[in-house]
Amino acid sequence: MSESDRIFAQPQTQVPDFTFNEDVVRVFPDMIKRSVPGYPTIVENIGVLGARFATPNSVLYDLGCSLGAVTQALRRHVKSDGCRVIGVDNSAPMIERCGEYLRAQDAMHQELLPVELIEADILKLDLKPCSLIALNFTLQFIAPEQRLELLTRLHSALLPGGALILSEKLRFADEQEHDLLTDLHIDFKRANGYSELEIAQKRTAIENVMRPDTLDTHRERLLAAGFSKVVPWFQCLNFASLIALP
Ligand code: GEK
Repeated sequence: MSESDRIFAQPQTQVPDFTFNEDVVRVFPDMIKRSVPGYPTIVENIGVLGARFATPNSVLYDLGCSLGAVTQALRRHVKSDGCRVIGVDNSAPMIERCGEYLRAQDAMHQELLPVELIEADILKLDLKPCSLIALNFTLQFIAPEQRLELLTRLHSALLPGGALILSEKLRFADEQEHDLLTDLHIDFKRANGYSELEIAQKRTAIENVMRPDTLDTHRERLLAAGFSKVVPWFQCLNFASLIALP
């Protein structure tokens, strides 16, 4: 069971940059659900989208898989013959705990898609031909200057008829829109029990590590990477998810 997130509850003299370490892994399911509006809906529906785009005997990637929420959703929904999921994350404690969660899923259900977990940097991954790639809140942690090259490689790996699902926190070019949605996101966190101190310290910890783009930047970059069509399918406050077709 996941513990509740109290990581930023006590005042810290200097707030270090956020990392996906053991402390974060322990509370991650609680943290992401209370911090990302729409997260459970996005995760479950990536499973549903996966069922549409997965082709028989193909690989489905969950890149930046954390504890494997998307991997588990794909296993619940994708019925195509011969598919397998590859989950990749560069945080060792995430991959370790993810394996435990998947073994628990295996113990409760029969005939789930096989999963391979890889501890690796997705920038250095040797990609296999695949019908689905999920980047569920992962690209925002990749250095901005490396994002186009990564997406170009992902596009090259995608089979015809497949799709990339890209979920991200957004920023907005219009200042009023940006400020309103930022305030509403803070209201969301307050409503989920985070204190002003927790919200402020988390913001300091994450600001050098997670760099959101605008929807226009995402769309233009995906097209530049070779994708033919970009379809937003979900937005809740400043969090969105897109389908990009090869
Ligand atoms: C979910 N998708 O629950 N290579 C591999 N993994 C990386 C890299 C990298 N270069 N950079 C960051 N990560 C998940 C949520 S969390 C999003 C994804 C969040 C990993 C990092 O270790 C972390 O596990 C994940 O990307 C981002 O649907 O916490 O806001």
